[in-house]
Amino acid sequence: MSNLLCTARTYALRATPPSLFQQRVGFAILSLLLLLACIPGALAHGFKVGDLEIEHPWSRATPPGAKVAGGYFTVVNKGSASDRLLSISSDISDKAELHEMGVKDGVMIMRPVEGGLEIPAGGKVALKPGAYHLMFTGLKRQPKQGEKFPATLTFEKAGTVKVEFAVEGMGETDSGDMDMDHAE
Ligand SMILES: [Cu+2]
Repeated sequence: MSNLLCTARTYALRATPPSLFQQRVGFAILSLLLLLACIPGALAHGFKVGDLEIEHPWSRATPPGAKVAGGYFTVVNKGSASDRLLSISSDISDKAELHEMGVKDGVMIMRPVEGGLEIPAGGKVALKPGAYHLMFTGLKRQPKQGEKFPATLTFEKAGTVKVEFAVEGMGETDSGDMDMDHAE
């Protein structure tokens, strides 16, 4: 009887820790799988320079004959000093300008950002349709959906970084897209 109890107790002592352990291992594996499921997208299309991370630069396919295309991405500043996005260049267009949206006489307009775009320390700035954005002007060719085209961003402190803009569909929008013409 005491032998039996002892065996049962031993069994219980043995059985409990492994099952807890197994649960933990299972949870760890699950977490890892979830993590891996999320990471590839971020790793596949993000760029770093100094303390700055440039996330998912993207543009939009343009109709034949279009002279401008938008450019969008998010800059995250992990440093303790602010930086400034000064200029952008790409082979796809003669120029690339930083634009901001504003209201003039009750009408939404866009205007060039003067003196570069500040990226606050520990903060981030999103360039997106309807807000700050890049404008590739004087397109040399039409960006095509599915391709990536290279561009170079220059920051005041972090320096220059080569990135690639992923071209998404013509109808691709983001919240707040104004679909504005860029008459110049
Ligand atoms: Cu613009």
